[in-house]
Amino acid sequence: MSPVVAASARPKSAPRADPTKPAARAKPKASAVRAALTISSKNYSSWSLRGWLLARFAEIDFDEVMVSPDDADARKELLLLAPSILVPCLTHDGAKVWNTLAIAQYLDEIRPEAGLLPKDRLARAHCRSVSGEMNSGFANLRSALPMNLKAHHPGYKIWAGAQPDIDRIVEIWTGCLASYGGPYLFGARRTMADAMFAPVVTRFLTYDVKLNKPCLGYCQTIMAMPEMKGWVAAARREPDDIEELDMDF
Ligand SMILES: N[C@@H](CCC(=O)N[C@@H](CS)C(=O)NCC(=O)O)C(=O)O
Repeated sequence: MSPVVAASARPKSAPRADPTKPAARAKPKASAVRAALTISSKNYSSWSLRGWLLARFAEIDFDEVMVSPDDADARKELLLLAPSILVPCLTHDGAKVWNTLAIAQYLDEIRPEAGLLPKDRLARAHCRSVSGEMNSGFANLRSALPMNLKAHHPGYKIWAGAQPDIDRIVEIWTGCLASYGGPYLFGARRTMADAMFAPVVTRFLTYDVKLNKPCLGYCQTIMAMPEMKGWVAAARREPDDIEELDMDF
């Protein structure tokens, strides 16, 4: 289909553009440009899961670039992409974005229609706040209950230090589900907050954390998402080659 050059976009003195010449073709929308998302283990890397879900929620076209934590060459390449040497890292249309919250904000900017942030200003502020809290907090929970999608530990003894983190997350989820009506944290649509907390859902299920009814329902909602099912299935197919977890997964 020939591109249409809007008359108003052409200064009066400029020669009329020839639509058959490549230079005159409309530049593809930034959101239509193919992106690449660098991630690591689908079984263990909770941050990779967050970044990947965000990209799927935003419905961008992207290639997955997998790096193994112990592959020196891959890590050198990652350093060129993400100075923090952490995953996830998104490259898209000349932009290089690392840190999960920054990726979420970037995706919201290029795909506002995906609703990664709620429309309502107050809900948006709330969504940003709880997403930020997850991005920068809950260190005890993260180290005591590492993500491991292949594992299940019924009756797991929770270390006391992780309990305040669990309590706070339960408070956030219960409050959001009551205020916005569920089934997602901010109502009927998935937002960046659901991607941020999805790995916590898997941890609660893996380590048999006792939850109230609304939070249990929320866990089921997240695990039932087709994207989540696809990720978990891929994680189960990964070889078991990580013996010791000494990183912040
Ligand atoms: N807050 C960072 C955390 C990222 C992070 O800790 N990523 C872990 C993987 S889950 C990582 O890259 N660890 C080092 C490695 O895999 O080599 C973010 O938001 O992206």
